[in-house]
Amino acid sequence: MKKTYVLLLTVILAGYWINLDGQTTPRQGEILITEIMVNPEAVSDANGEWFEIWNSTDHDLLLNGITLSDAGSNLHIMASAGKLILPAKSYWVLAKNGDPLINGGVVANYVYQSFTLSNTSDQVILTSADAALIDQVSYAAGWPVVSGASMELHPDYHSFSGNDQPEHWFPARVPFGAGDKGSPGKVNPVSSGLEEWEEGIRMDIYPNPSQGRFILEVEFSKPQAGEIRLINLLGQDFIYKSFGETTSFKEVIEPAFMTPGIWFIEVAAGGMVRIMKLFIE
Ligand SMILES: [Ca+2]
Ligand SMILES: [Ca+2]
Ligand SMILES: [Ca+2]
Repeated sequence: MKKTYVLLLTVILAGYWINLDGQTTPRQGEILITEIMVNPEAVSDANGEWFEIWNSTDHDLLLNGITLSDAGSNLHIMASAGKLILPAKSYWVLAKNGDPLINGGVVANYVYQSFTLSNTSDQVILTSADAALIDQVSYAAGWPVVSGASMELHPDYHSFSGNDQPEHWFPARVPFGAGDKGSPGKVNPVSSGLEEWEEGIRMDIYPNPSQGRFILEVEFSKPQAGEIRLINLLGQDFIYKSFGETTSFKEVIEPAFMTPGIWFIEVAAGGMVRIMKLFIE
């Protein structure tokens, strides 16, 4: 009986101490997967795969004991001699290789083993030490898996289920390190600049989905010159048209090379970029 009390007291004190320290173990949705480098190009997949997580809470989270797995046999349990603390509202990069000279220039917060990211379809599943699901992303055909660019989650969808849908992810457009595109450990730029871009560029495409012919409407807050680019899931980038200084235009677009699938329509002008996703049936 006495032993039970001592044990109980220890457990209570331990819990109190953890609270005092301000770190807790993550529950569902408290850590979110926000970016995934599935298919690096500047370095090999064996060295250059990584993914980014974000602490959505306003308190620090303890990552020791979290399991990283897929639906197959990949499995890694996060471990360290010290505490792995993901600070409140912060990003961490978990990478296959921790050396920026080898991994394409990624500064990793944690290095894992026994976990790879298939270039066609795979899962990133985070579970807590008591086997509760923290977050997962399952990507497959139709997701923006591009060679040499990570997939970045749009900030409007930083939630447990928000990152489950392919239309909430975009291929990264800004290079880092050795030249691949992505924003490891940083706010996703499709996102970070979004309000600014929306302020400077208003853009609409319709119909979407389209049969191959669609209308692009663009409006700028002040006169801008720039270009329209059409990008496919392979990262192939077609400059459709350059335009001179204007405050708005409406363009009917119907190029024969736009095969069915997902496309990204990009308008770049005056240092701003706005990207929208288009489905061609
Ligand atoms: Ca890969
Ligand atoms: Ca999820
Ligand atoms: Ca990022």
